[in-house]
Amino acid sequence: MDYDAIVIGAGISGLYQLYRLRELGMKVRVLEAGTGVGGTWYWNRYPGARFDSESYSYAYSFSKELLEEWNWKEHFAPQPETLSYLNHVADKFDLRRDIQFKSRVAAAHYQDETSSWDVTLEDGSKYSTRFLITAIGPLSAPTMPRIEGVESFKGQSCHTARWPHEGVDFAGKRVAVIGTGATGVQTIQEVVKTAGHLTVFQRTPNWCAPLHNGKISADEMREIRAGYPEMFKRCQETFACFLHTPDPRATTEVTPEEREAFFEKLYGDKGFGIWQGNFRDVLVDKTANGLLSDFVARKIRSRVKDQKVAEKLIPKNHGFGTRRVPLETKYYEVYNQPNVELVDINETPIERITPNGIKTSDTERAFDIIIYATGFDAITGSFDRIDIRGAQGQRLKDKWQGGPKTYLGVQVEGFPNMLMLMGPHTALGNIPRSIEYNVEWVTGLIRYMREHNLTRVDARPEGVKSWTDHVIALGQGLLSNEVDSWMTGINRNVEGKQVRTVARYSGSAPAYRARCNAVAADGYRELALS
Ligand code: NA7
Repeated sequence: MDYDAIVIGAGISGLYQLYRLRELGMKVRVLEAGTGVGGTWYWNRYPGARFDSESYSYAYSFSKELLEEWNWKEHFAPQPETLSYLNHVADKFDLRRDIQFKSRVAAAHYQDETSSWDVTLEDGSKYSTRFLITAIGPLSAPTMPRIEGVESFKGQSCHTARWPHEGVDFAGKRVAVIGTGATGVQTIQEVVKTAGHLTVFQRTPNWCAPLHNGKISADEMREIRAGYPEMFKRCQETFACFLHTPDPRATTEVTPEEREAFFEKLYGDKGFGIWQGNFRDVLVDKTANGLLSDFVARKIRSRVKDQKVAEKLIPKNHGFGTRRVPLETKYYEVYNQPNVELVDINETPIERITPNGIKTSDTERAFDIIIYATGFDAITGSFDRIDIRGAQGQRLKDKWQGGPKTYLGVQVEGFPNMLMLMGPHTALGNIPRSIEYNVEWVTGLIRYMREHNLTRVDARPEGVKSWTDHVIALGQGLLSNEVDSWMTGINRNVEGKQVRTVARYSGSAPAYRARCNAVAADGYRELALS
C-alpha cells in the first residue's frame, strides 16, 4: 500500500489532519488540486473576499506557539491575510513535504479484498491507501449559471471562486455582477470603488447587516492574545462555536422600546451578532422573525435614497437570517452612486449572454467584464465531482440520492475507511472550530484502530439511520429549512438539486461533540470495526 492515509484537500481541515496524523507516525499524502495551500482561501481571491467572523476566533487554536506569534491586522481579515496565515502554518509545521499540488482527485474506489482505497488523479496517476479522508470543503464546487451564451462573451469573465491570481483591473470598465449572496455583496462593494460603471443583476435579494470591520492595533492584539483561553472556551460553549450565541429572551417578552434598542445595538455591533446573538426565537418564530425583518427593512430604506431601489433590495420571500446573512460595509450605499444600476431579473429576466454583454427581456447592456458570483454546489457537490465508489462498487452519488445519509457526518455505510471532514450532517457554524473537533475525533478513531490492530471501519446501517433521522428532526421548525438556499441543498444551476434536502446539522455544537465523545468513550462500538 502506498499510504496509510490520503487526505483530499489542503485547506484548513486537510492541513490540520495532516499535522495530527503525522503525530501518529503515519505515512500520509495530501492531494490538492491547487498550486498552494489554503482551500477556500486559496481559490476565493475575488476583490473584497474576507472573513465574516472575527479573525482571531476563526484561526487554529491547537498551537499555543502559533497563537503567540501570529498578529491579525483586521477584525475581519481580508483573503490575502488569511492566505498568508495558512501559508505560515504550512511552513511552520513543515507540512508541504507531504502535500502534492496540482493533483485533482478524479476517482476513489474501495477495494474489498485489501480494505483499502485506490485513488486516481485527473492525470491518471494512481495511489493506494488504507484511509481516505475527504477534506474537500462544504462550499468548494463553484457553479456557473445555466444561461445561454456564457461561452460567447468576448470580454473578460470569471467566477468569483476561480479568480485569476494576477487580479483584474476594473478602472473605467463597464462591469456586471450576477449574484447577490455573501460573495456577490463583498465583490460589489469593492468593485464599485474603481469600476467606471457597475450593473448588478439580482434574482433574490438577501438580508445583509453591517460588518463594522476595523484595524487591530498592537495594543488591541495584545489584549486579544491575553484573552485567547477565555475566548476559545467561550467558542466551545456557544451554540455554533461563534463568539455570539442566542439571547435567552424571546422577542415579544420585552417592550417594543427595549426590542428596538436591542436590535439597534446588534446592528451597530461587529459581525454576526444580529444573526447568531439575537433573541432566541427569531429563527424559529414567524412573528419574532417578522419584527426583526421589519427593523432591518427600515434600515435599508433609510440607507438607500431611491425608494424604488430600496424595495428591490428588501427580501420579500424570506425573513432575516433564514438564509446566510451577508455582512457588508456600505453595500446599500453603493446603489446611491450614479454609475450603479440594479437590475431585478425577476422583472426583466436574463435571456442570454451575448458576445458584447448581457441581454435581458427589455434590452441589451454592453460590458467589459462579467463577474459570476453565482455560488456553489454546496455540501454534497464536492463529493459528486469525484467518482467515489464504496464496497461492491456502489456509487456515493447513488447512495445519497434524495439527500445525504451519514453516521455523525463522518462516515457513510458501505464506504469503509472513508472519513469525512466537514461532510454533510456535521456541525458547521464557526468552521475552523468545528474542523478542529472533527479532525481530533477522526484522529482518535484512527489511533484506536492502530492500537487495536484494526484495519477496517464502517458505519452500521442502524447508526446511519438514527443519525440521519436525528439531523432531519433537528431541522424541523427552523425557518431556514422553509427557504430555498444552498443551506437547504437547492442550486437551480445543478441537475437534481431542485428539491430541498437536509444536509446540515442544525443542533448545537456542544450537543454534537457530546454525542461524538460518547461514541469514542464507548470504544467506537457503534461502528463496525474489524
Ligand atoms: P450563494 O449564497 O449561493 O449566492 C449565489 C447568488 O447567485 C445568489 O444571489 C443566486 O440567486 C445567484 N444566482 C445563481 N444562479 C443564478 C442565475 N442563473 N441567474 C441569476 N442569479 C443567479 O453563493 P455565495 O458564493 O454568495 O455564498 C456561498 C457561501 O460561501 C456563503 O453563504 C458563505 O458561507 C461562504 P438566488 O438566491 O439563487 O436567487
